[in-house]
Amino acid sequence: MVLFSPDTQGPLRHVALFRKYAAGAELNLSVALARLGLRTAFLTRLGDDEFGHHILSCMRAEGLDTSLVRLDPTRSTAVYFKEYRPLGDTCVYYYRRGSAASALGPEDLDPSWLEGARLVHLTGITPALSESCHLLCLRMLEAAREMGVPVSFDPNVRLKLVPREEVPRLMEPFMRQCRLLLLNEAELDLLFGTTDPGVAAPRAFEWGVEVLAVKRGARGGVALTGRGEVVSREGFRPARVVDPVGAGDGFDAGFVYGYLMGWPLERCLNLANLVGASATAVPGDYEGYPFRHEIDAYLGPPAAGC
Ligand code: KDG
Repeated sequence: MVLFSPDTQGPLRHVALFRKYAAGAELNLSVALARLGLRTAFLTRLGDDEFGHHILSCMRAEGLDTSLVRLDPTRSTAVYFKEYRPLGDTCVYYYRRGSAASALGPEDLDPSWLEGARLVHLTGITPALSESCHLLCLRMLEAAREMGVPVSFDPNVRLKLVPREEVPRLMEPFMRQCRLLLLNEAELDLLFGTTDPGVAAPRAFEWGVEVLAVKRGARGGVALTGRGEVVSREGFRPARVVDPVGAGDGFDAGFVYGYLMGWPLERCLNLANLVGASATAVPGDYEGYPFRHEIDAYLGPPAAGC
């Protein structure tokens, strides 16, 4: 989506100036992974309009593989607005119904694209956009299983897109087939009926999840594995917090990166917290994410063998 972020706080009806960014949970994660040095392809559709071309140039500038992006001349690129509320929370408004991305469908996936892929990442936002997007995500799950590619999944529950009572049914197939399940405490509560990761984890491990990572916002995160490991790490404190949107996607990217590098859980969580916290210092979703050469200064060099 294109994001318009207001220059001033308060109700949008009084805002005169906005800045334009590219954003969206899956794009954010892709950018964060590319900045960390992974080859990252993003499958989507954009409108063949000025906003679609803006997003495409941002993707190229960030070094993403855009070969799976299609431009649709018949539909618009989705837009969303942030609103910085006087008491400090951020509200979002979507203009995305019928967007180019919402018309994605199973025909947009060629399973051979997964040859050589090390991971497929899905979020619960895409299947919530339309029935055809839902079918595409299910097809992606099936293709990943057939090709032996592990899946990471973040439910990214958006109650503006899915009614609360429909969330568990929509998310379950993805939670049952992912190897890495990344979610925040509110989502844990909604999907597992508890905010205690230790209580939720056995159910996830029964489904085949290998690692459950729970995001605790400024308090950091905790990761649990089916091998009985439980590790929690405090969050990083950015010098100033402008807007938390994008932090969850940054956390996911940092964790996924560490997982793919075979890092111990402590280091995966440290990087997850670092990338997440970096998003909060800027008004765009992903502009603050760190680059690979910057992270050792915060985490220290990896131990031998990592
Ligand atoms: O995680 C960040 C996202 O919430 C933001 O970029 C907008 O993707 C978005 C969404 O659907 O809420």
